[in-house]
Amino acid sequence: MKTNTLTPELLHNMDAYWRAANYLSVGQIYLYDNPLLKRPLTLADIKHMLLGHWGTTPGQNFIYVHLNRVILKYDLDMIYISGPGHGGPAVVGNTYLEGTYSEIYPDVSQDETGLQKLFLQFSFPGGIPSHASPECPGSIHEGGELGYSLSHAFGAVFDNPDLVVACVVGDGEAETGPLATAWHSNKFLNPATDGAVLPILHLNGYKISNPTVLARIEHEELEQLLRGYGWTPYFVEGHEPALMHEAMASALDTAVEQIKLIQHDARIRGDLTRPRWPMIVLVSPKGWTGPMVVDDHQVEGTFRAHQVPLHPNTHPEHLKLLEDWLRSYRPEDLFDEQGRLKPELAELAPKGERRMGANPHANGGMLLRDLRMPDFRDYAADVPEPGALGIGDAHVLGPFLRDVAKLNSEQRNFRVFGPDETLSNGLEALFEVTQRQWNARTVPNDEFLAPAGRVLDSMLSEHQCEGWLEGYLLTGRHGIFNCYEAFIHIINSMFNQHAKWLKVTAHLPWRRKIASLNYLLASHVWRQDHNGFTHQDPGFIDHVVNKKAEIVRVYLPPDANCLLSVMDHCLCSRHYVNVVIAGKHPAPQWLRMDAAVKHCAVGIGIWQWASNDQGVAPDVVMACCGDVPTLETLAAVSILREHLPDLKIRVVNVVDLMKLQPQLEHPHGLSDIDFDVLFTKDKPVIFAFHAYPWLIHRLTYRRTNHDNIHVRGYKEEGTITTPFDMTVLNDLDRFHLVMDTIDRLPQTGDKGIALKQQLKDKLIEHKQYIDKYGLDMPEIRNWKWKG
Ligand SMILES: Cc1ncc(C[n+]2csc(CCOP(=O)(O)OP(=O)(O)O)c2C)c(N)n1
Ligand SMILES: [Mg+2]
Repeated sequence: MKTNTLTPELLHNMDAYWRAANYLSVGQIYLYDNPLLKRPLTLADIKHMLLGHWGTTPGQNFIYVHLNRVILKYDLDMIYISGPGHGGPAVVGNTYLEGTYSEIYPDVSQDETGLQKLFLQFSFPGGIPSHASPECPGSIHEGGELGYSLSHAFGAVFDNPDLVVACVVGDGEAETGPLATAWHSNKFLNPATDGAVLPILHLNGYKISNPTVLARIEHEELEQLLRGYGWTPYFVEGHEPALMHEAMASALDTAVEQIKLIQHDARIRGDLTRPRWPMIVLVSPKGWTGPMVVDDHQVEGTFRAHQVPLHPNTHPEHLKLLEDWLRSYRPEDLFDEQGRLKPELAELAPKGERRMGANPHANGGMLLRDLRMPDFRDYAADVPEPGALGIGDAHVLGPFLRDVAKLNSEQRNFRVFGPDETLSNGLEALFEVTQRQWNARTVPNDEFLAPAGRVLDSMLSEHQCEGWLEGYLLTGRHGIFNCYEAFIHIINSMFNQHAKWLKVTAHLPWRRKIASLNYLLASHVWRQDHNGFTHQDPGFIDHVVNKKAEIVRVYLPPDANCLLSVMDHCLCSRHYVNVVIAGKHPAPQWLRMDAAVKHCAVGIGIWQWASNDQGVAPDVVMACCGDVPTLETLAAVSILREHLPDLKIRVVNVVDLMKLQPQLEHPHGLSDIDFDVLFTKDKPVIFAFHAYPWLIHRLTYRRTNHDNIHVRGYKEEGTITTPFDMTVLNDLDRFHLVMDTIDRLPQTGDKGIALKQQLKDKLIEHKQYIDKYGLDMPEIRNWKWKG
């Protein structure tokens, strides 16, 4: 390792800057008043509720001041991701020191009054959260739920060749599934066209009350592990500040120079061989520079430093320890009388947009450009008449997405993500114009792998796809995640966190809106013909609709033209999470493109061509939502119309699920009047639904006619069986739907009873047929809507 990277003066000033950041951190956790300690500390200066996390903070402050130095030295375009985002005081304090905080929040000024506000607002009612939350400039990652920092970092640098993301990974965080898998991201980075991620593993040895695994394996094992993941780790280890400053500065210079060399090799010499990117392992005490021993217990360098180490309100003797601790940073050397950071220290921060708190990449909406969109109508499925057989809705969408990728290949701001499923979800057309980005070895017979490509689907990790896509969106680009419906649950909590981020940022005027997070779930519950029960789970939308109505949208297009229209809308939308569920298997098509556009624009409507209640009140409303339920409903309607021609039947199709919620609860929700117009105030509604039936009840429980809504959907019955039998097992098939209708319409009388008996027999016939032949009866397979 080189020595003397830092001149004595620089070292001295950097140490002072670090002390200033540490002072601000402790001040944020504790101080109600007396921000510059101009008078002796009293209990009245201390907040009543002491909340926050000290342990990780001094290490992150140390990292931040060192990153500032390399940004200045190498003119880096760099942002900071705080994996252990509970170190909020570090990012808040540092963005305050560099000036960005006061530019965004002028009230928190760079003087004594501002300091007091900075301290007071932290973890205080009406103030700011204790994490690297959306309110904090420069943050794209709150780090509340641990695990996603490294995937976010990689998402941010794809197609951002000049960006370096410094990503602090907690050693506890490193034990999570998402983080453990994210080390492999380096096999997907193109050194010529993407930027670089500099992981800094913060090995402070502890989590909340336990040691970390990585801190308790042998040094050699850790080094081998990281090398095995393809990284070159540089260890910076110790606790003596002067030595640590020098070691960190030297390691960072080495890392940055290696990154530059790798990029030079790739960009100037055309060498795209997968590089071993550098990373740093910072081994430093948890709660570094904090109280050493409290109540006879060692604190610094142990798990006890994790949160708030001193409690003067309940332990008066801690007051003196707190004052000593704060004064140990020598605030009078750091801030002038007015509370301004001394100029020789302020100089250490980068200027303008080079400050990590002001970097536009961390406010991605500022960089967001609209996608160039092909006209989705040009990709329409041909629907000469309702019921014409289609090739599979996702297969129709493929060429549209292909051309979105093509049209935006120069802008380099659109990507498709998936866990090895782009082909199996029916989006093969993408590979006509682009490749799967992959920078590990290839062998003959691999397909579509290349160092650069718009598709990132070669890693079987839903966490990774979600994290990459989120990072990509948060830095101002666009994308879509295609996934099996059953396994999208793997990222439920990641979706939660992203939706929370969107909700909070939507109300921060300085944060610009970003592109929506789009899910395409094309391998859905009803068509898992060769996978069976494990692959049958439509519950993701139950989870999604818990989130703020202003953020979530759920679409179930009944056919390919509706899917095209919906996806066009989703790709142009901002700041939502859009969930789109549509199949990939050949299936009947219902609407010509012009009708599909109208239907999707409204989101719900009566299909007049399938109804016979024109001009009169219907006897029954047959509602459907989802491609398979739509098919079964129309088949049921045709049986009813043939056998009970006097019945007046209205068919309602739902594309936009949130139309069902009351207007007051979701911006898409129908007014009660409009809902009653469609679903009547008093007639039976037989509702065939794609997912678990109770979701429909949940959404409609306050509607006038709710008591008459009878929902069929997935009820956890499934196995490997025929497509139609899946619906039979869950009572969603046409025969059950007809029987349900007859049960609710006594006026069908003897004719109804006779039909019901006939259909019961049909169900037995069906079962015998599939057991014998292993496929659905010809009358099911060849059924066509006759109109
Ligand atoms: C997924 C997840 N599980 C559990 C927690 C609760 N938690 C908060 S901090 C923490 C320990 C973190 O340890 P580490 O990553 O080493 O951070 P540091 O030591 O820097 O504080 C835990 C378990 C969490 N925030 N996220
Ligand atoms: Mg730790």
